[in-house]
Amino acid sequence: MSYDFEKIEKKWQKNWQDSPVAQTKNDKSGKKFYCLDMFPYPSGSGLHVGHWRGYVLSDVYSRIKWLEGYNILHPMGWDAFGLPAENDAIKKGIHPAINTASNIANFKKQLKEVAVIYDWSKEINTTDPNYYKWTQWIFLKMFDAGLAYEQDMPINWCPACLTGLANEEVVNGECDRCATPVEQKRIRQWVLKITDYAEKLLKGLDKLEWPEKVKTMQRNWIGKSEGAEITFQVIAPDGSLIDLPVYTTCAHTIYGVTFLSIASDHDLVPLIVTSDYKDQVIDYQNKYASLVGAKKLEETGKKTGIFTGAYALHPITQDRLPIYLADYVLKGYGTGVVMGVPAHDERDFEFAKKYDLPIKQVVQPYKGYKNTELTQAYTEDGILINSDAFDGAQAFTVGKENIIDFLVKAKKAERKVNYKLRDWIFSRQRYWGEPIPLIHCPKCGIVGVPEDQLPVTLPEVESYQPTGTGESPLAAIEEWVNVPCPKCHSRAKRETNTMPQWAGSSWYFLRYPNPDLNDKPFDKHELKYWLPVDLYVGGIEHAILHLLYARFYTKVLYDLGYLTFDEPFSHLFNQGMVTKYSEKSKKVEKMSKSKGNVVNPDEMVKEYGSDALRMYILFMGPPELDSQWQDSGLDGIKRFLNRFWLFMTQENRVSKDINYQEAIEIVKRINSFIKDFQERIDAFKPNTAISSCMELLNDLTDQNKHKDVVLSFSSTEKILVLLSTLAPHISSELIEKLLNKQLQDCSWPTYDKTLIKDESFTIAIQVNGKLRGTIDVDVNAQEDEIRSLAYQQVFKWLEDKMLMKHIYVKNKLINFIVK
Ligand code: ANZ
Ligand code: ZN
Repeated sequence: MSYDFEKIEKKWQKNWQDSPVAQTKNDKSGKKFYCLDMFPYPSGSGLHVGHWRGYVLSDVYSRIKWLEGYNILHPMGWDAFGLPAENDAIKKGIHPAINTASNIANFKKQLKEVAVIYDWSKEINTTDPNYYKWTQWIFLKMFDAGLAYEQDMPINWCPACLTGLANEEVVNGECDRCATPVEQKRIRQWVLKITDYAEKLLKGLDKLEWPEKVKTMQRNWIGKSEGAEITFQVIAPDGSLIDLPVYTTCAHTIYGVTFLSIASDHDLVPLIVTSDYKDQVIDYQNKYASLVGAKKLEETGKKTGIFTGAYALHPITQDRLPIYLADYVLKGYGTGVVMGVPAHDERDFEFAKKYDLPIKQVVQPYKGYKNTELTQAYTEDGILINSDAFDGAQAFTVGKENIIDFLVKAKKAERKVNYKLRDWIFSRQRYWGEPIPLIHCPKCGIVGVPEDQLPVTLPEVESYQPTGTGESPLAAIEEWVNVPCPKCHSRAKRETNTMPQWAGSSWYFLRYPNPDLNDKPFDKHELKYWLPVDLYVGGIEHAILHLLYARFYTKVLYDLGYLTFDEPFSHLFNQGMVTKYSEKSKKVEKMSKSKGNVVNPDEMVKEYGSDALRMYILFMGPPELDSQWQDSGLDGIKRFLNRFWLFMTQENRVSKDINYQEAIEIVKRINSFIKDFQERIDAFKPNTAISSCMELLNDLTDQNKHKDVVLSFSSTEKILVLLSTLAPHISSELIEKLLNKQLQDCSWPTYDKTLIKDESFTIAIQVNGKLRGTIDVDVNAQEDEIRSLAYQQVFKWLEDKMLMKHIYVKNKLINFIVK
């Protein structure tokens, strides 16, 4: 009788809904495991199989820990503020809250089918006033600590959406949502001083068990740079001397400076420009300032500039150096002035060629030319030349140090550390977000809303439309805006900006242990038990901002004494994307609605079952890599589950005799299965753990190897418990049917080391015929599995290449052919 997945999966989903398993226990004496999924934005289009990939993966690990006896916190919630709901409201006239609620209901229904052991009593929703009350509370703590300030800032402004955009919402100079070129607009903003935490955010990375790639992305984003600020003097038009500090990481090139370049909007420009050049400089500034979006980027790429008529004096040689306005110099970084060293900096080289400025070589390559004409900038290390007393020193080390020391002693320089990280613009001129809980009083200035008056709830509005003046739609609701000052009771006004969507997700992991607390955001003692999160699973798209913001919040709350830990996520795992061939573009692409290649999990569950989809998603490939969806793969898994069912339910497959013991070969085979399965899961390779299940079934059904296998109770339980982490429905059914037990009454199997004999061999891994590594595999290992293990081992040689094919010589080698 074939496996009726539809009936059986329905039965178990109902069971689990009526009496959930793996709920979080209040007793905090035992070991804990906090497993967190990056909570979704409940979009109107529902879940797609890409969501499944992360959720199934984290569920496998939660289930294992649960079966091992850990107290599990595996919650789910909704990151539900944000633009799409608001845009829908504008389009359809539906209140965003209504829209959001129906999307959440749909997501929840879909999630039931994934059969994840979520504890729904822990559910949170960032748009719930009982939640955002505390999002506002945290903001006030930051405000009180001096970490939030107000500033007129030029922001990215979309003239079509009539709103400010975060940097990440600007793609190639265009609005991410409507592709209109983005403009700069000066607007009053709330800004968080995340730069105060640059060093802590950098240092903290060292102790985290995160993918190296993500740590590198965070480090680059923070962008620590150690150098020197060197002061040049400018002869002003009136003959006086003005200090012009430059920031450089390459002080060793000081003798190679042939010009200075300054940001066109730098405050010192009007003071140094000479009268002869004033008009053309102003023209240039205007032209450059009026360029927006993509056009500006295009122009910046061209390295344009203009002479100011002014000269600076070289701090050592006293040479006269022309000063140029240059568009590749950014006002907001370093001092906004760069010392131009065309011989050793690519941008300066291009600029010097264009404006016919001298090129003076001061670093000589270890092997090679001296004083020959450079055809491009030489940016590597070497020996200093043309540098007076410093000649002969190694440029990047001794040369640099000695030159900085010399300049510091002469009071012409200071050592300086710079960060690329900017303060975080924290306000949005939008409706569907947390109101910033501040009040502007004409007498007292800016006053925080007192804690007992939180939350500042979002009022109903008639028009969600942004005003286009740079103010949020909330500004138009007089009865909401006008309030007495909490301090002096005079007539005051509420702040009308709202928080960015990141706000709610920057601390949600602190709320899950006690989502219903009324008198505080979280309980310090509860958090001491539950945090940090033991496993955080989510997409690489959050590698920078979300993780940085969450770490920032945690560090601030730690410094303010509210937390006992300063890093929220000890172990992070980024699942790869699900890709699929797109008929539209004729390419394999990331699944997305716009590409028309989305696979709807509901349909797959109908056709193949939830267990099959769960297993296929895991089987697609190593979980950290992008993997291509193929319907045929799902067929294969469905056939496996069917065969497994038929095998297990065969008459007399499981002995009725509780004292029954299988033949030693069978005992050994099952023992080695447990070992393989667990080792592969521990190594985060569930795809290969599935292979071990398939190998086991092949062996047990192979009449040449084992005649009509009869399994003991205990072996049956071991096999089914392992499989339950991948395919919980079929396993639960078989446990009940064959063993008359429930999954939650089973325990996690262990294997007997004495029964394992080493039956592995080593195979060579080649890339285009070159030996790149070796790998030890089990004698039973299948080609598929060897390929995927080997692939990971030599990933760095394959990463940017196109894999053409692979050649496998059994027991010997695997060779990846790439282009
Ligand atoms: C002289 C020099 C010589 C430089 C050389 C580089 C190579 P990071 O590592 O990113 O901090 N720079 C400084 N301020 C800048 C600004 N506001 N806009 C654009 N570029 C700026 O880079 C520091 C280097 O970037 C500095 O070192 C400076 O150029 C440039 F062979 O100074 B350098
Ligand atoms: Zn007041």
